[in-house]
Amino acid sequence: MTMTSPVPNLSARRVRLRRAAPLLLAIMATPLLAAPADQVRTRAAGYRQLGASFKAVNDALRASSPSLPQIRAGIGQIRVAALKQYGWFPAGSGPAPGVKTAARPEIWRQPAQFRKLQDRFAAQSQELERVAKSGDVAAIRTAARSMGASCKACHDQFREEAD
Ligand code: ASC
Repeated sequence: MTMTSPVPNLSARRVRLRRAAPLLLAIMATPLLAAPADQVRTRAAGYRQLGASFKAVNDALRASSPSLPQIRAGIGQIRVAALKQYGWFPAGSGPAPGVKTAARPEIWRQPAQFRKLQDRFAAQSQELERVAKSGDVAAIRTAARSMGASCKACHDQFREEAD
């Protein structure tokens, strides 16, 4: 007669658990992986919209007789994006395996420097809105140019080069 273990199924259970471990880990990690992907999508969509709004403003400013309502509508959208962008870089939404993002890790390594550029953008969007109310197209052009320079300054430091 062979000796049976007092817990006969123990080793079989261990084997089953070991086999299931990768699946269990994958399931447990799903929120951790899915959440940043959503955050990256939100960020990318936000910047795409911002780029379109800024382009609309610049196109309108280049027209032979610039439409102030068009310019003001675009600037309003830029202003909204300038406030929303504070929420577009939550911790953990940076570059990671399987995540396609142009955001450089420096954003989270140098948060004070990044924040300074976010604040500059927000201040400029406010200035742009103020100047747009005045209706002085030349002044709006100047403010828009200065905003474009800030977009570029931040991209140079904190965004990956486009392919
Ligand atoms: C734009 C746009 C940007 C900035 C940047 C300014 O119109 O989409 O990202 O201006 O190119 O240099």
